[in-house]
Amino acid sequence: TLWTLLIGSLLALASCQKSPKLTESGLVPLPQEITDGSGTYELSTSSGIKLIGSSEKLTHLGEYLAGKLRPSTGFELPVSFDGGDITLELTGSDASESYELQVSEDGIKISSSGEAGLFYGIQTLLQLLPVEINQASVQQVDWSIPQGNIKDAPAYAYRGSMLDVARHFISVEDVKFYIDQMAQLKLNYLHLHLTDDQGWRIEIKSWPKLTEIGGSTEVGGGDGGFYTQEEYKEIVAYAAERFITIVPEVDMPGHTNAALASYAELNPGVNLPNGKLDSVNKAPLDYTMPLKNPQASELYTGIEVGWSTFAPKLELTYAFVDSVVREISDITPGPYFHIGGDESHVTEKEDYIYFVERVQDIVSKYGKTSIGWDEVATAKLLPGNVAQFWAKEENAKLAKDQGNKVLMSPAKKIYLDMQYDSTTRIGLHWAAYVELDSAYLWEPSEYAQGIAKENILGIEAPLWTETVTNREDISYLAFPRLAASAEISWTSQEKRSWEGFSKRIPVQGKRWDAQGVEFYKSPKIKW
Ligand code: TNX
Repeated sequence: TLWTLLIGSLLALASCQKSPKLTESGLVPLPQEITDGSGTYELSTSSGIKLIGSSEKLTHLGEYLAGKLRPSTGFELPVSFDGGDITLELTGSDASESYELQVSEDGIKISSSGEAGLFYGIQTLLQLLPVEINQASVQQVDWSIPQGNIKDAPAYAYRGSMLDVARHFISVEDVKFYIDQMAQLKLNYLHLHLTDDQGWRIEIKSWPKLTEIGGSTEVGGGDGGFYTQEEYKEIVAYAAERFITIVPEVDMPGHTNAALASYAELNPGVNLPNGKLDSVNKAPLDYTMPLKNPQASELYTGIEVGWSTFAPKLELTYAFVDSVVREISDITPGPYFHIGGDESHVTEKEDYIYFVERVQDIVSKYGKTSIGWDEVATAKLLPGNVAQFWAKEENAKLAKDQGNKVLMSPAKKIYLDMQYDSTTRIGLHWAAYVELDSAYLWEPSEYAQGIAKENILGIEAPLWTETVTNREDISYLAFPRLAASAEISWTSQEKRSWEGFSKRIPVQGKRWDAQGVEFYKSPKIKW
């Protein structure tokens, strides 16, 4: 009858409006291309993970996915090469980070020519499922996903974050927690700021007092701490399983008080035999000059910057740097070694340049590519070396003019230690107050005069820890801003909008809630 027809079509309309679309999923970062299908796929007790391709890591990827799905679904989810409705297909053996994800009625297929691409496809799949998938115990939920297709690839090759483990030491467990969060946002480089005035955080076997003395305190006078080389390797391996490369930083020649407190003989500023003073006090350049009666500096627990320096004229300085770079490079599989180079306000300019150039040579001798804070571009950079822009556009320009790439970390946009507003309980504000919309609304290739997309290696969001002491503090400052930064580095400019992000980030907020991540509930968002 007419009535049943009418009611029937009304019901159809209602259910149609209710059925969610793939394009409306809360994916962060937003994929490059999403196409809606109709209907849904549902994960069930009979679901399994099927692997196609040949690579040792494929089984790991399958198990990684199963490990994420089992706790909250309670399903068995066997991983095999024989069958299953969730297919992971590796079509090549390259380093590709792009992937395709298809959701049809009877299955899901993720394919990529690279293991990294499959990993990112898995992250997308995890975000497509109901947010309860992030819970640690079994949930009664329909595990359904709207049908459709996703084609995805990152805008930038280097998508990073930095943890300053020097100002306040960050435990291995907390670093792993951060790595897990980064992986969900498809970030691929974690820069560890391992040394600063307040602490030396990595064991160097040939200079053991660095950690014995230099690692023994932190900002505010706490106990500090350090990673043994075994622990560092554990972090490197944990990150690598999540396709994240560790970039170790030894900040020098400034920001070196922890080393100078550990070894008296590295100190400048002592009397020489002829009664003159060394480099800091403007003696003539003599790069072999030994220092007499050197004295170790005091350990430091304050937060001033720019007052310490290695002795660039002293040959021992380079023997020291050589050992440090050699030992760390030996346990770092990634291509980069970060040499710091920022805020060396008490190093003579010519000494600074001499120092940076010699240290670059040492890094290159151990097979690594140097990254340095933007000031290093005042020296002659080796080909391929990278300048990390944080403050001075003219330095970024100097790097570009030398044919070197720039890593974008503009403090006013991406420094995770900046307060959200004047009421934020921790953080600094020397660069700006950075609310979530400000952190989102910028484009790396348009930010610094003369620095275009082809000059940019990528984006990195640093978390300095003068005011950060525990996981709660890390989470409060990093999230949700790290998600904004991740989207800027992954999603092409034309696909991004604040409006879109502000609709998707509340879903990410629910994922953080489910994982116990205490993020900042920005008033700019309807959570
Ligand atoms: C500047 S950014 C620094 C750090 C501080 C940070 C605090 C940079 C290369 N140097 O030493 O921790 O500001 O926001």
